[in-house]
Amino acid sequence: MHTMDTFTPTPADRFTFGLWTVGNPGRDPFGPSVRATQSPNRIVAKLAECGAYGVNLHDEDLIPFGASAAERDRIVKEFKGALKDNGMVVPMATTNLFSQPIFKDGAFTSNDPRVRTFALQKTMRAMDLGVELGAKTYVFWGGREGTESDACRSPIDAMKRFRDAINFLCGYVRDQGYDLRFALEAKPNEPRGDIYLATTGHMLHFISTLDEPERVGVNPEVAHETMAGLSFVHNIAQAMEAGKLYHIDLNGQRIGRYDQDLRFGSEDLKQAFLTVRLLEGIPGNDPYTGPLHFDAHAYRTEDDEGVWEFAVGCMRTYKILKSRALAFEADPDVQEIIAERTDDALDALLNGGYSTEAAEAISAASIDVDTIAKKGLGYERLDQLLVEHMMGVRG
Ligand code: DIG
Ligand code: MN
Ligand code: MN
Repeated sequence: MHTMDTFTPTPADRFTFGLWTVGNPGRDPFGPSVRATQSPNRIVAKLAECGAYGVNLHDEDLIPFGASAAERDRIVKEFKGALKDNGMVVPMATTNLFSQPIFKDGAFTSNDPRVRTFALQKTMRAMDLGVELGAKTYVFWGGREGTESDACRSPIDAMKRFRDAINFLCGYVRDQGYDLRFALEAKPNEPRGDIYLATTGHMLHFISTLDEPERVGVNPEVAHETMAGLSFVHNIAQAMEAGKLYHIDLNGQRIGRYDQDLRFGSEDLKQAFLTVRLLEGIPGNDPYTGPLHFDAHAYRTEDDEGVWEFAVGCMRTYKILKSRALAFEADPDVQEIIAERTDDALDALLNGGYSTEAAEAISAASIDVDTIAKKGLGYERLDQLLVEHMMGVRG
């Protein structure tokens, strides 16, 4: 494991992992597990040893499906002990509405009212568990909410059913007095041929149609927005600007592949750099202050030791990129290129909102179009500076 240095993770960094991430046994559609199944309590201890802040879970990551109430209570009691002994917290919880065969055609959007009822029942119980463990954020990832053959139902009915479910569960949380915010996680496909509400942008509009929109935000994942061919940085920027980035799933992904859930920063390092720069508020925006969750897993090639190298790698890369982004922003050569251009008269007009006077003044403004059009922006030099900071040859 790594020697202690500036980039050694500490609980103050707010790094979290799902039980299912470092607990991933390496199974894939083409081969069985390559690693032993780990107990949740061991995962808590090992993550604490690595410097993590907390651990997240689906209901079934901790409580086996169909466990008795007594078994559930025993497991929860032991897990709470492991959390206490290791100084770990549970910031986020979620429901597994995608593994059990009953959900093979969706959970909240299923055509069968019995399935939709069971999905609500399972989610309420999982919320009770998450709140009992101290979770303040509840994630919804609709892995099976989609189709292969769209003849099976109207996508409009699916949208209405999903909204009814989220509205109902907001009601349950109000009824119980739970201090819980919801974070909706988008994904364009896999395991379904198409998944409804495919990107964070779709989710942000969907939230505006809910009965209690203020309780609901988003949980964007690097891999999922990248699978959709979109800019993760732009998508979280819209969520941050809307005050809706309630949680985040960090990992690595190459476009045009299945959901790889790779170690953070292991693929598109430049996007990872820009993601950290934005989350940390380095360009001057309000920073994201929630947990930094890695929804990722080690390569199938790895043994147990490799899993913890993976976990430390996610956290170290985040901290190294933060230091590189701070150096980049402080670089006078960078500042010279990105320094905001101001024009007092025009800024007053542009920032003052609409008025007839403003419309007349803007219409009358003299703009030297040809001179502006000819001037280069210096972004080649700027991007080279970014690359050199990332490679550690500047600052
Ligand atoms: C997949 O990216 C999903 C599930 O792992 C979980 O429901 C959610 C929480 O991070 N992400
Ligand atoms: Mn994923
Ligand atoms: Mn995720």
